[in-house]
Amino acid sequence: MMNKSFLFVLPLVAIFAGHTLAVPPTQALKGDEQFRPKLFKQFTDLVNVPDGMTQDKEGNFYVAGPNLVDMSYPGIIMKYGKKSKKWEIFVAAANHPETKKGFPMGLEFGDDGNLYYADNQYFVDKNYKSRLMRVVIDKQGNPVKIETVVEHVKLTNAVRCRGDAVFFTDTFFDLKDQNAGGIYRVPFSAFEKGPVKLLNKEEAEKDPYCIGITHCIPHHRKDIAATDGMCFDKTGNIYTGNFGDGHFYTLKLHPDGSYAKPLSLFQKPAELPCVDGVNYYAKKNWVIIADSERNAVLYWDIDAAKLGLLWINDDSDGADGLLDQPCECMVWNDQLIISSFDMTFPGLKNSKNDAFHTLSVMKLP
Ligand SMILES: [Ca+2]
Ligand SMILES: [Ca+2]
Ligand SMILES: [Ca+2]
Repeated sequence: MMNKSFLFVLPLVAIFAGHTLAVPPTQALKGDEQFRPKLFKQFTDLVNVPDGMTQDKEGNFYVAGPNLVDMSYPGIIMKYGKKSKKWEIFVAAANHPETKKGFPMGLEFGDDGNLYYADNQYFVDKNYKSRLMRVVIDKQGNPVKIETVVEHVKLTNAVRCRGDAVFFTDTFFDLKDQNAGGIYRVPFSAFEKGPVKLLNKEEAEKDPYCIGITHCIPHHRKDIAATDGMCFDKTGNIYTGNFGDGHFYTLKLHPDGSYAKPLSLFQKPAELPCVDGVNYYAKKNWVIIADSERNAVLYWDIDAAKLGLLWINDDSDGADGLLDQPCECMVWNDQLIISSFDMTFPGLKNSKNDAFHTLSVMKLP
């Protein structure tokens, strides 16, 4: 009897020991209570998947709703007035002529005054249907029309603007055994003759608009998604990371305006298993990182070259403001706004798509 139970216990211990090596020791991690996120906004099904966020010069902020869970709702961009404190529909996303749907994700205003956003068609069609779109904005700040500016993308994800160019990530190249994704930079001037068409991914290294390629090494989640969030620091260096393995990179800006290839900053899946949206916090010179897998918000301290944790919570529906697959974060009004994607993928803490579609707000140090 003793022998039998010993034999029974031993494999469990062995499995557990192996398990703790591969899986982040989240039980040991605790967020600082002063950063406990609170509910900022709960949407109706009109925004059933909130994702990318940005702000205009007046400090009004915008949230993209790709609405991938309940596609009977169109893709939408919502606006929140900094002074009015009121929500309104800013614009409905343009539908793709073939899929008849629009899925806005990352978005940002350019110095040209227009709003650029990712149209992620990958979840309905993996064959280069995704695009980068531009909402032309009038002098009063209202949307006039939506144009396609870049086509032939796989999964347009993060969008950032700097100077005379728009930057975006493409999360899947779908090349055999590579698990690659990339960062693209397209100057506004390239759109004068109509939309820019990217090269096929087999030729991405020759694509004049592709400035960097990253590769995902799948871990316990077996997720092969590569380049996801991206942001700039105050000097123009780019920070990005892979969704599938949490590998975090920088692309250094050269004096001539070009970028060095991605340089690895942090690659320890046990401490950072997933990089979704990232946002720059100028006050501390940090890059704040949304970790979709663990319902966590971390930061990369650029000066100290160190990773830190602000908050982490267990599976939650988000109704009380706790994180429910945090996908994007944005410093706004000296606080952090976090959107929760809440669309289950294998291996994430988030166990179900629930009825609470939420933004959270967190204090910042
Ligand atoms: Ca993302
Ligand atoms: Ca939820
Ligand atoms: Ca959920």
